[in-house]
Amino acid sequence: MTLRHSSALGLALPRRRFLQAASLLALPTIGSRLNHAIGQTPDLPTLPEITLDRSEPGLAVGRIVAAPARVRIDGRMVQTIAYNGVFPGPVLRLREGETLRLTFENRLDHTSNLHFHGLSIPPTGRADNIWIQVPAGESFEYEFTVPPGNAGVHWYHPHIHGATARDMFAGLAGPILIEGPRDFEDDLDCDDRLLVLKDVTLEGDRIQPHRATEWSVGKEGDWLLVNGVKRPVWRAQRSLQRLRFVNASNARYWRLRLGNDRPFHVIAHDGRYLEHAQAAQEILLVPGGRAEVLVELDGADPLQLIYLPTARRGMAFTAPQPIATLLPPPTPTPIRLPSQLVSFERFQPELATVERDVVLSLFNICSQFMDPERVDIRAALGSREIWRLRNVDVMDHPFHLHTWHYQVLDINGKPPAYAAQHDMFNVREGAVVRIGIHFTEHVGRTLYHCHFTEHSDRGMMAILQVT
Ligand SMILES: [Cu+2]
Repeated sequence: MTLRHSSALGLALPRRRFLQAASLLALPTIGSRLNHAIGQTPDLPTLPEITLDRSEPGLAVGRIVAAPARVRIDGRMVQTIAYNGVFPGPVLRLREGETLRLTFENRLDHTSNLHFHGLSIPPTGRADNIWIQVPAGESFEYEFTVPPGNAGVHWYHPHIHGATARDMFAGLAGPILIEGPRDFEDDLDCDDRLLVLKDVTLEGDRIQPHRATEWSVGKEGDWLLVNGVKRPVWRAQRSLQRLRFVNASNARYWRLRLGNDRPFHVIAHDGRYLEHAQAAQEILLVPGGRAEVLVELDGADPLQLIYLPTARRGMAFTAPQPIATLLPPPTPTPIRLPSQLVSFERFQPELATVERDVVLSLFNICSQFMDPERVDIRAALGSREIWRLRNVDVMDHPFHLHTWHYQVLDINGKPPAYAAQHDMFNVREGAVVRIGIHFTEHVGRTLYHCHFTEHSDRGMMAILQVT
């Protein structure tokens, strides 16, 4: 069942207001200046995929190699480390119900591993087990089955305590795309683009290493890259665009809006569909966060995707700027927005058996630095818990829980605008965010942490054991 977009929205704003907003942001206005700019910008690259052998039904077999590599970043050759020699990392595309057997080959000069961020798979064995450490020169075979309900956008990166920030900033991160039986493609008649957001700073032909001052605020790069290039442009084939974002940055918040005051229609957060599409003027992707949106190109003008700064610790370091441009299709196609997406079990606070504080402060959680020998929270399989995420710091911290998605119950006492499932959520400075977690399915030791990788590396991480 679908809604005509015109009746669902009615949000188009007068052109005058767009031009005012555009001039405030010092953006190129539509017309000749933009056409000129387009002439100098690259096409949006489609990211390569990890080759998977599917000769045995239900099984996908592949290989991923972490190694020093010379990669192309926005047209420049850069010496860094990369997965399968590409930047950002290649797409791991799987189907729900499929078993992945992935050989991870570590050709780095130090220990590494893989974290499958967002997948609801065991934190043990050969699955999303971040306790596995693969020494330099050795290999490890990961293997897990993708359960139903995981269709969406996730990502992978190393998870070695103390070394994640360095390796991720250098380029070790890539997207995971899970296909499901109902991805809405047939209903939507849209173009589908995967957009990996990653910032970087170069020093000569190298990626700049961390500086001492960058551990407290987190390292942000000077170049805002979409699929590895600055300000790409793409020509749509259909009027409806499905954009799937992954924030693979260490510490940059990507707050996005569209030019011309056009709305996004948010259909998923963190690899989980919403119940209904939600119109939004802005979306915020914290480090590690994902979102899927629908965008309408129902005019003749190009549409810009605009980065907005986020004030953290009272400062915003980067000016508003366009980061990509969508050109309308040669021939318009019908735009239909879905009225209903999925239904999911709402967290019922009255069924929670435990409510506890998780206090966030710089480099620690509940005043404790990460200790791999200590279990910080023990929970029972099948139980429901409420965690009060209390940020007592003077800066925001993006909160990540491995293995389970959670639902936000309230933010400083106020319920969120709509129900959603998250594995990342921004806890603003001084804020209290209550989340509900239902510990279904998996047992074992797993992690919760700040996803500024600089913070988690320095100790802002803790261990959850579910038995
Ligand atoms: Cu933090």
